[in-house]
Amino acid sequence: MSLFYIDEADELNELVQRMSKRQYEQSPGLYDELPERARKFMKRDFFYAISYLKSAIDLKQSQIFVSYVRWTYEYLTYLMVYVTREQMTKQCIDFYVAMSVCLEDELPSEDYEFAETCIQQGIQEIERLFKEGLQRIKATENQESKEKYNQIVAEYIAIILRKDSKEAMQYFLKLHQDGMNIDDIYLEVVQKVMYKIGELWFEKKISVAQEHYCTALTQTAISQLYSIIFSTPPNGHTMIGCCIGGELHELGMRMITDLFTYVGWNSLFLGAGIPEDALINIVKEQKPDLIALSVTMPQHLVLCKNMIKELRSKTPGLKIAVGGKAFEDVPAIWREWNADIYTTDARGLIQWAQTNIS
Ligand code: B12
Repeated sequence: MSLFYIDEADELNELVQRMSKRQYEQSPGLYDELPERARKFMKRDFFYAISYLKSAIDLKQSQIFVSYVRWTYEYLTYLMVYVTREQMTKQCIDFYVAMSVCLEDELPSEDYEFAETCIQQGIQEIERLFKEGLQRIKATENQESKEKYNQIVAEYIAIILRKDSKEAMQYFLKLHQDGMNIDDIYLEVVQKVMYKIGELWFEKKISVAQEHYCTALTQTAISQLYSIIFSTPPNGHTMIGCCIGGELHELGMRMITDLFTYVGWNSLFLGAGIPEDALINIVKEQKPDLIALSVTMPQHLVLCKNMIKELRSKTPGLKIAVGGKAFEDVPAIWREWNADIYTTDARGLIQWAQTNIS
């Protein structure tokens, strides 16, 4: 049995230790050159990289790992400003070479072969980015948006960046009073604000604490709309929404359940960390027409796949939707998993539900 499949912290720790040691052996002098903080980060990154690689292997989707490699390389260009791009690129490639060497003895040969494909594709991606320059597609650019709301997004971001909690708290309610519909407030403003906050954090323009503050404040600010959201007469349908496993990104799913409530559904938002059997129990008890499962970090995709299998066998007839950022790299996988629908945003799911659930 390979260590890779045992979630024993000690053994994983030991594997990461070997990877770090290997990386320092490959680049003499690196250990002393790196600030203490960077050494810690590098070690933590081995843990992350292993978890992404594990998802890629389990789902046989190398794209999951390649995207992670690209994301990390781009992130490090903002973080490692004390080294040249050449040095940073070499360190990144050495990192994945060290991973590959240490995994050879850990994994069964078939898995190692796939891991090696993922790692080599990742290294090629780094080489390409080094040659061609960063080509980051920002989440805000990716989202089709109504230009007319850009000013509003910028205004709200300015409010939260100057930490004006009081004004932020009234902001969305005021937009509604001025005539903006709830869908647009959620999808054209709040969603875009959150994507922008993610970019600012990524580019080191705001701190982790600021990012947390902006998220918490925005979550509270949208709750000012609840008297409107809950004013729609019920249409007799029920849906349940939750995040998979240890997924902490809950706001997307919360927005989905709010918007379902607004069109008359009885929506139960369960947040993150719901155990599998507790979810099955509540589905049996409430008999919803639809369950929506959200995944942002690809590490939780396998759990999502297993959850669908479990729901299918224990609650036949239930409509199952999946979505969230993690599916961007594997947008067709939901069909293999026997889910009923995947959409890239809340609006798409509500339209589908209104047509397909009578
Ligand atoms: C806020 C935030 C957090 C908060 C979340 C708090 C909360 N209560 O939700 C906290 C601080 C906890 C957090 C932590 C982390 N985060 Co974060 N986070 C974000 C941020 C800035 C916004 C997320 C958000 O609220 N988006 C707004 C919602 C409305 O959008 P959405 O989630 O995409 O949902 C919509 C659609 O996807 C879809 N959808 C979603 N679910 C479903 C389900 C169904 C069924 C359907 C049909 C549709 C659907 O509909 C939704 C509404 O339209 C994003 C940036 C981004 N681009 O999203 C980073 C981001 C997701 N985080 C990121 C990272 C790296 C992390 C951390 C690893 C950071 C760290 N070093 O600690 C941790 C991991 C935590 C974990 N274990 O899960 C990265 C992920 C990169 C990657 N490799 O994939 C991002 C993209 C930031 C970035 N620019 O790089 N984060």
